[in-house]
Amino acid sequence: MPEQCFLGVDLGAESGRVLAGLLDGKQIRLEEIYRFSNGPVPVAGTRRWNVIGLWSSILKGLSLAAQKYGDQITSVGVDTWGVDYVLLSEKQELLGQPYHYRDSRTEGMLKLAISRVPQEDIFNETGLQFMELNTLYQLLAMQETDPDFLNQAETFLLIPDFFHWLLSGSQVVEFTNATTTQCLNPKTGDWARDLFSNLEIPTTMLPKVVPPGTKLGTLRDEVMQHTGLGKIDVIAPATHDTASAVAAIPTSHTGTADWAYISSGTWSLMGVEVNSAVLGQRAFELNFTNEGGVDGTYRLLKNIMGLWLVQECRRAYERRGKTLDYSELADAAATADAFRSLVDPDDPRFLSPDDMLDAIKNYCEETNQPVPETEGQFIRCALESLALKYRKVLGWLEELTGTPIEVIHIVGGGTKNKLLNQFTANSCQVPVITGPVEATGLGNVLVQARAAGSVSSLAEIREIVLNSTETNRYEPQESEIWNQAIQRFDDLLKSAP
Ligand code: LFR
Repeated sequence: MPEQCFLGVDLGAESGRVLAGLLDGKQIRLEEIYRFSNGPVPVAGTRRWNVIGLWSSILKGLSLAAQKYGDQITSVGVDTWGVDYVLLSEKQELLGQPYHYRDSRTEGMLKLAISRVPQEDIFNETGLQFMELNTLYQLLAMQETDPDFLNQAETFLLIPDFFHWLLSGSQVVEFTNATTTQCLNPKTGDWARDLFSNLEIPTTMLPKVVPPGTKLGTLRDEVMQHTGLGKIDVIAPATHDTASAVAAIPTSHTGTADWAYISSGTWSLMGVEVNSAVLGQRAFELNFTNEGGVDGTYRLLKNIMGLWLVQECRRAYERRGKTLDYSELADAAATADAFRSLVDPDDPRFLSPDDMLDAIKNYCEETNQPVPETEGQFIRCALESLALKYRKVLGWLEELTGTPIEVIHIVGGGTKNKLLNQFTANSCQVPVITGPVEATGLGNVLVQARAAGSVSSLAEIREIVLNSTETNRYEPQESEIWNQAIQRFDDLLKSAP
C-alpha cells in the first residue's frame, strides 16, 4: 500500500504543531511540519487564548503540509487541551475572547454549584473530578457575572470543535473532549441537561455530541484556496489531547487495568483504562475522574499538577533575568540533595501563582521544611514531590479497580525528563516504560486512519505505535529511601495547610 498521509493539528498549553502522519501498512512515521508557540494572553486582568492567532498558525502549517504532501493527504483533525470553549452567535460571530482555564473567574464557583446541587449528585451525573477549571464552573462564572454572551450564544463549541468549524463548517462537539467538561453524562452520552437547569445555565447552545473518528465534512473552499490543500476530509480524532495520547500507548494489553499511564506534559494525567465509568462512593471521595476514550473505553484518572511546576519555576527565573533551559534545570536537580523539602503538587496555590518560586517557598515555610534556595533545590523538590504523588495515585487506582499495576507507561514531552522517569519507577516500585514523546499526535492521526478504514481497532492502533516507535525502560531503585519518603509525604498531605 502506498504511504497515506493524515494531518494532525495538536495544540498544547505551550505550543501547537501541525503534524503529518505517514502510514505505510503497519508502520507510522510522524513528521513535524510546523511548530508555533501558545500560551495565555493577559487581557485587562483576565487570561485568554488567542484563538485567531492560533488559527492563522494552523493555516500556515496546513499550507506547508500541502506543499510537501499534496495529493497523498487523506484528512485533517485537531486535538487540544480540554475544558475550554468558544461561544458563537446566531450570525456565527465569535462572542468575546475565549478564556484560559487558569483564569481566576471560576474561584468560588464550585462552592456556589454545590450550594445548588449536592456534590455527590454532580459526580453521579457526570463522573468527573471536581476542579474549578472544569467547563461547568466556567459557564457558571459567566452566568453569574456576565451573562450577556451566554444569552446571545447560539452554539457552544470546545476549542478543537471551533477549529473543525473553521475548517469545515461543522458545529458538533466531539465526545472525548465533551467528557472533560463536567457537563456530560457518561451513562447517556448526552449533556447533563438537568444539572444545567438546576444551575440556571442555558442548554439551547449545546450541540450534538459525536464519537471520535466521525467525518465532519470536507475543507471549506476558502481554506482550500488559502492553503493549497485539496477537498480532503475533516475527521474528528479523539479531540482531547489526553484521549489521543492514551490511544497511542504502546501496549499489547488493551482491555486490562494492570498497566497505568501517565500522559506527561504541562499536566500529568495518571490513570488506567476501564470499560465503563467508575462512579462509586470511593471514586467520589478520592476525587477521581472518568474521561471518555476511543472505542467506548474510559480513562479513570487524576489530574496531577505536572511539569507546570517546573515550567513556572523556569519562567520565574526568566523574570529574574536568568534564562535556563529544561536540561540545565534537570542537571541542577540531579546533583541537589535528595528529599530536602517536599510539596503537595496539587495544592491550589500552585495552579496559577504569580510566582512559582515564591509559592514553593511559602509552602515549605508553612510546613516547617527547609526553604529551597538554589535552582537544583527547587526543581528537585518539584520532581520528587510529583513522583511521590504518582505513588499515592497508583495506590488509589489499585484500590478502585482491585487490580495490581505491573507497569507504568509514560508518554508525552515530559518523558524527556529522565530524572523524573527514574524517580517515578523508584517511587512507585514498578518498571516504567517511556515513549513515545509524540503519543498525542500519533493517537490523533491513527484515529483518522481508522476512520479511513486503514486501521481496524484501538488494539491495532497500539500495535502500530509499538511497531513504529522506540521506548525506554526504567527499573525501580532505592526502594528503602523512597519508602521512607512516602511516609513523610503522607504525613505532609495529612497536615498540609
Ligand atoms: C492536558 C489537559 C488535561 C486537562 C487539562 C486542562 O493537556 O487536556 O487532560 O485536564 O489539559 O484542559
